[in-house]
Amino acid sequence: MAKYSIKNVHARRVWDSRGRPTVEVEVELEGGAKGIAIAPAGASRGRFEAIDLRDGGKTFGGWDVTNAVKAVDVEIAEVLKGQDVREQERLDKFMIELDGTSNKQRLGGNATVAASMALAHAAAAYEGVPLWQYLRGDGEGEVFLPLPEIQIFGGGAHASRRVDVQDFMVIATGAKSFREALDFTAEVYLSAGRIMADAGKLAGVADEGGYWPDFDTNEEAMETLVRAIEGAGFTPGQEVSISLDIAASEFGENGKYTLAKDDRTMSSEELCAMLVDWMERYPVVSIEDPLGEDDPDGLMKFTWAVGEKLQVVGDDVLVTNAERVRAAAKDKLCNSLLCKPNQAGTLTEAKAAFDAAEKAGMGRIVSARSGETEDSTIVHMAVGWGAPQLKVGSFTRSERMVKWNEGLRIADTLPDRDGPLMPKSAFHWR
Ligand code: 2PG
Ligand code: MG
Repeated sequence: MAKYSIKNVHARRVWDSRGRPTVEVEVELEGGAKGIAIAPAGASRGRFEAIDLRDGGKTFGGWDVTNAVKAVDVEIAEVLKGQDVREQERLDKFMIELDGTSNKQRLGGNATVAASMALAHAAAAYEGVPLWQYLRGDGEGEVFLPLPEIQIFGGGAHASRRVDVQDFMVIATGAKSFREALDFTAEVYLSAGRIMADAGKLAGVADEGGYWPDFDTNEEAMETLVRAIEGAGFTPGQEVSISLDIAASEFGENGKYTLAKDDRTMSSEELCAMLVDWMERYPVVSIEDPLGEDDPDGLMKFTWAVGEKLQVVGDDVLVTNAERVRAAAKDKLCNSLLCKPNQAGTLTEAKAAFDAAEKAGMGRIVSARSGETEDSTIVHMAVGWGAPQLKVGSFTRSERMVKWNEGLRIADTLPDRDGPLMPKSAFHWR
């Protein structure tokens, strides 16, 4: 047996950052190399993303994954054993065909994505190179680190809807390197904490490590974010700008949006108008899922209106699906892709969506989920694939910091050890 042949594929149940079960897969090769990866889990999920297979019933609130673990140990292991681990696309295709559904509901996207990422780790270990380098292949030119997009306040489905908007984030638009972007963000995070504590607005920590705010309105979060940036000694819109994930599917249906915090129900047009107003009054450079996934007309109108100067990111609406990305590019539905491997269910499918976005001239943000672990595969994907940006939640808690710190480690191996960022032209804001 060749050293790169897959000897064993084994899954086990481990736990994520919400204390819920998830799937870890270990791939072992004949030559002894190993790869391990863990499936993340979303809370605000797109309707068309790959399904996490959960057991249901009473145990652990129905979140248990014994069937997904079994799917890896029995069915997936059987098709992968004896294969050449370097043939990622072929092996992912085996799993896609074995599942046989359009959304991985039989084997579970949690089973397939963990297996798919573990295969890549094992192949990189066999080649004796870091995963990012293996994923990059023979890519020429400079290696870039992704510009971080980091949550300061968490809301929506990640904070019992303390505020309706899900992610109030910052992007260090004036940073010259990955290291500097993290430095800027650390100062803003600290500054926000001081302001929140002084005002008695601190109510805990949201799912992705951001402050769980006790604000009276959504706009109070915007005001506080600006003050936090200023309090850290930066000029809002220069060194540090604001980015939002509205996650509008969570509070909207059929073009009607209910902002509980503001005690207001709005039409698609009114929500757009509110966001445009925020853009005019605050230094917002990026808005994700501004309208619901069932409101493509609203989204299209929004992007037509502001897409030349704003990064409009499709998450729920694109679900890391190449076909949907191509259709969105054609209709100018949004101008950037949020790329989450577990929405697709395999690395190959996630890469296809990423490539489709790149080909269409769209922005690309590789993203973690709200339920995370110590797995830092996505950082290697972002560097290896050449993603301009990375989103992994806030700047606290180890399931988040493991990713930022992994970026610093990768940067430290490059000629420019601060981690060079892509040129400004790679970003879809003006
Ligand atoms: C999102 C993600 C991360 P979730 O909506 O972009 O913030 O959340 O993993 O819950 O879908
Ligand atoms: Mg989102």
